[in-house]
Amino acid sequence: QETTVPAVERTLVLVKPDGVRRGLSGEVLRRIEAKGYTLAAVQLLTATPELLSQHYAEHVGKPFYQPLVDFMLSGPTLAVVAEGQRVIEGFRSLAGTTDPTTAAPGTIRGDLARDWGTSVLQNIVHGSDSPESAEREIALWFPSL
Ligand code: RTP
Ligand code: MG
Repeated sequence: QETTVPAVERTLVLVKPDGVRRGLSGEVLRRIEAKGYTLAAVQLLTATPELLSQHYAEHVGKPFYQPLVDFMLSGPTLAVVAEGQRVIEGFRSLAGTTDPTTAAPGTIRGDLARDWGTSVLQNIVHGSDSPESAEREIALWFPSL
């Protein structure tokens, strides 16, 4: 019987403006490292409409798009490249489901999200959802990588 080592991947994590504002950047990094992932790059920056229209290309035109962009422009974001075995799916598991009202306890959104129920979901973090998204998003947020 052959044993297979899970693929080492990279993912883009964002601590969104609500998370940075609430002082949760360190807590998110702590959970990433506690899980055994490595930080490959970290940068605090404020997004631009151009960057967001590319990052959220799949959501352009949806009813929540403009409120989402306004929220993402409301303060600095901590952009993180995390690396590890199956980190793309693994970080989404750490983050919990999109809607924090029902995200499982033990997850970032389930444990830490607050003030939901407005027109945009302020759910603290973003994590890439596939290897293709991860490479595309890392190139957008870290053009030098
Ligand atoms: P993310 O991209 O941030 O990791 O989250 P996700 O995959 O779980 O959610 P996605 O469907 O990609 O949506 C991106 C972000 O848009 C906001 N959103 N608001 N009001 C709404 O119905 C709604 N739906 C999505 C959230 O901030 C979500 O994370
Ligand atoms: Mg998404």
